Amino acid sequence: MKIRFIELDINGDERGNLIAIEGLKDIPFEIKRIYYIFNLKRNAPRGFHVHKKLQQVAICIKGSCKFLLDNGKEKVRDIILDRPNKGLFIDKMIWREMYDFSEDCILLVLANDYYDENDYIRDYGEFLKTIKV
Ligand code: T46
Repeated sequence: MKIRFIELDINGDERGNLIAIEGLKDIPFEIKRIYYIFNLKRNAPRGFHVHKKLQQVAICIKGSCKFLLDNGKEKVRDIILDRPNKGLFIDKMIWREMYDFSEDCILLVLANDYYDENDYIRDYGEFLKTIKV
């Protein structure tokens, strides 16, 4: 399974750094929602679902964490996000797990649609059944 990283440009000068993210330019969709996950525990993994339609880009803007991505046929473990200019594209129908959060981790996620609990499949067996249909 191909893992798609998105390298973001850093605008840096003697004052510090700035990263801008523009929908359909820096990432492959229009951004409809942004959320961030923080105050995390290393031993409290998250995710464990797929989205039927939603596409997202995850960026660890502070600290680090790891992702597992799984298309139902192949799993890629220990994908490290550890810098604010490295995005991970997560397509629809990809099972994701996040773990090994550093204490200072802030995970920013850009999404191409609004929050909709009906878009989630949170059961791994149901995910496998869905992709086999
Ligand atoms: C994903 C991974 C990377 C909302 O009310 N609005 C929102 O936009 C989101 C994302 C969540 N919520 C509520 C739903 C739950 O009651 O926040 C609570 C925690 O959500 P969840 O358990 O789904 O969080 P994670 O970290 O397991 O998953 C999240 C996203 O939900 C998911 O889309 O791909 O981050």
